[in-house]
Amino acid sequence: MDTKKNILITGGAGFIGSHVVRLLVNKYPEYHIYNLDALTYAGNLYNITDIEGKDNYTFLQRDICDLDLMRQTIKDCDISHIIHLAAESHVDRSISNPLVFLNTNILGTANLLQAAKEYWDTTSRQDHLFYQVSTDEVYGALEMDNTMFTEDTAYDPRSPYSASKASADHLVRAWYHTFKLPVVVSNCSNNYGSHQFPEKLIPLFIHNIKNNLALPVYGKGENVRDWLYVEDHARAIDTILHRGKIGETYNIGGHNEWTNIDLIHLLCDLMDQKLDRKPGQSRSLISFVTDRAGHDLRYAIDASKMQRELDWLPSLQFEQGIELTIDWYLNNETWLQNIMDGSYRNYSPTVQKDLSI
Ligand code: NAD
Ligand code: TDX
Repeated sequence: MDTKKNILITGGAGFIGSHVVRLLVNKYPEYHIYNLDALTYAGNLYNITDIEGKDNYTFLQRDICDLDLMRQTIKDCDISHIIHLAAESHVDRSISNPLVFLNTNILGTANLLQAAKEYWDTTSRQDHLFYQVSTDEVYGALEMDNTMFTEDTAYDPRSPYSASKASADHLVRAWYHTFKLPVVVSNCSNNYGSHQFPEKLIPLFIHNIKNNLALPVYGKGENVRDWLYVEDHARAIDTILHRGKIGETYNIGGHNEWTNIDLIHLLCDLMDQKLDRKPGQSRSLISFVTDRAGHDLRYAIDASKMQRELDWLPSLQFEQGIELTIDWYLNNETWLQNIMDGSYRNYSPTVQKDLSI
């Protein structure tokens, strides 16, 4: 059997994708990792400067919405596995500008599925995999009780973002059932960690606390999210890539639920300590603002299948992870500054290894 994998990772210049790219490039020198990313506002090559120039790594600036380009890429790079993360990912943006979410998240995914099917139909290789990285938001919202999303929970998406991700997941399963495309899907809870675009709650609030800016808490801050350290998500993806069963769904989460306001208080208190501020000083920046439209009340993932069947567990306690995260943003001011002043959009890799096709 062919063991050399040519893996196409889409969205590898984004938050989670950059952690997945880094993990696989460093851990598997025998594989070739193609990082395909359109570099939208969320794509940032400063996220992956440390792997630039590695022999088993190629960056491709391409758009998954271009079907012919996806066909050509998969064929020319002889792609055997796809880990699909590229997406529009921010719920607030899906409320203010929903159509781009439908285009990228639904049509882009359909393009990749079709391009993979067409190429894989022509090869004799037996170990192909199309891995769809999805979210717990497709399951809808939970009440304030002890229920959790399992792999059998019916889809009930409620924002344009989650509806577009749910549509994409349905397409992935349609290509599996109809065309026998080998697929796997994972649905993960909220990630936190380094390199997250500072529109999302944790990096935005770290930035605002540091700069004495208001902290806009939606509604009363009572909504609950289940937080997982991004490197644990990347490890879960590696585990599923190698040991997941074709056609299966895996829920990934940290069993780590926080109301937004409790999490924000924790961030404020830790930042007070790190910045030598008076206790309570950062909390005074909290400002309750109009709630997000359709704001899902609570998410919570039952990740027991990942533990039972694939022996995966989160490695970090939240207290450790959040401290590492705060330290990373405080120690990497230039990374944040490049985003705030827009200069990250002009980054050009020192080693251009694009293929001419
Ligand atoms: P992100 O917004 O940080 O990164 C998305 C990446 O996709 C960017 O690099 C962007 O340039 C790229 N991209 C967007 N449109 C593209 C296109 N048309 N063609 C090629 N590339 C394109 O997102 P993230 O938070 O890293 O999320 C990655 C994936 O994981 C998404 O599919 C998201 O739905 C899923 N997910 C995210 C979380 C989370 O907490 N962030 C949780 C569960 C699942
Ligand atoms: O300014 C803010 N104020 C606020 O109260 C922001 C940006 C967020 N919030 C609240 C909304 C949510 O309840 O904080 C919570 C977290 O918000 P986000 O960071 O925007 O994440 P969320 O909407 O939960 O979605 C995230 O997790 C699941 C990712 O963005 C998705 O891509 C992923 O699928």
